[in-house]
Amino acid sequence: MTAETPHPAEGRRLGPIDRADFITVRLPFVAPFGTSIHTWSVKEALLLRLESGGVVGWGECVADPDPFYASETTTSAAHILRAFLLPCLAADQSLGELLHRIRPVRGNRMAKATLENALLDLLAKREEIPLHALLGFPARPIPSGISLGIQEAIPALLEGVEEAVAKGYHRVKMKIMKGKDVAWVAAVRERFPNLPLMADANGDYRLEDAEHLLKLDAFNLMMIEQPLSYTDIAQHAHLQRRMATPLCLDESIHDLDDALSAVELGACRIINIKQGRVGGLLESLRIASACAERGIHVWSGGMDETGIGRAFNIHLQTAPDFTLPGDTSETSRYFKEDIVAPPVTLDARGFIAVPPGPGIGVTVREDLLEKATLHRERVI
Ligand code: OSB
Ligand code: MG
Repeated sequence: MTAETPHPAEGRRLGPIDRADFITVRLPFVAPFGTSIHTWSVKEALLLRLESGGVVGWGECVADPDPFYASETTTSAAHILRAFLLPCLAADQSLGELLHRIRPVRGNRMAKATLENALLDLLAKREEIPLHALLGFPARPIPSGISLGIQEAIPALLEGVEEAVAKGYHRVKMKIMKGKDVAWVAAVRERFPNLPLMADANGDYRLEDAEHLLKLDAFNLMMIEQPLSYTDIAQHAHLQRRMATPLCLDESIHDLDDALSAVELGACRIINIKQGRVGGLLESLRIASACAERGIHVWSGGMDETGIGRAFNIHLQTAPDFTLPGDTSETSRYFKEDIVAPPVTLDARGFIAVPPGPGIGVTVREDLLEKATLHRERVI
């Protein structure tokens, strides 16, 4: 797939959307998740439920209620969907035409991804095929990865890494921040000399910290994710020129053009594609393909999604251009009780099976959804 050629799914007719609902859910995390910016202890997500001819498609917005990871929030996404995106839906329209009609809406890619995801799930279910087949890829075992939040002290981090290794995760990401970086990475590396290991700073450093960050070159990390500001690309290019460790961009990449800029400037050698952050699965495939052509590895990040968003990330990773393990972990790591069945689990070799049913392949459990629901609003 190239940036110019439309994806075959874009040719599918949408048909009438009989009903659309926003459902805001709240699921407590089994443990708080800390990053350099913020610590989250519950997952609050905006879900979009579309109904057409008795078929239901689901989308999960990756925005949080707060703007601490990204500027979009559940409230801003609901507003953009309600006022600008959903009104573009028309029965006599292909998916491609709809995506073209919403192009004048700038930014707000989390809101856009929510609608795109729900429509793709709906289309696949209508055709009774799995989402990965609609995307054009056979199922394959998906490698697993885990993102360990900032801990109070090093022993707790080592414990977390040990558990992850025992479980069979294919790579471990540890969050770092100022004051919890070099010594923490050193401790993990000393205990696990051969572990595929990476660090994510969520933008905690500035280019003035380059000397300090260079110390991380000693630990054979797969990559350092988003060391500098969430708004920056150019300074990452300066840092990458000085560092041996590959840099990976997360927050700085909102779409294909950002990815192309970053690659052209040499700002990173790897990109974390969160499909919910870049406007959806089709934009993710365009980014992945453009990166593959340029020798840049990509992987699928996560936003601590419920089972709905997690399923989209799993289907996306059937695309062969996703060459590195992502942040896709077992459901039980996040939630005691999710809203879908079956939960994500690792097999004996640490892989995740793509759920085989139609669409996203997981079933929203009405009883669990009800329990988790904070708010419902019918929008169509
Ligand atoms: O930076 O990748 C990140 C979660 C919330 C916000 C930002 C990030 C993350 C993660 C967790 O790293 C990924 C996951 O387990 O879903
Ligand atoms: Mg990140």
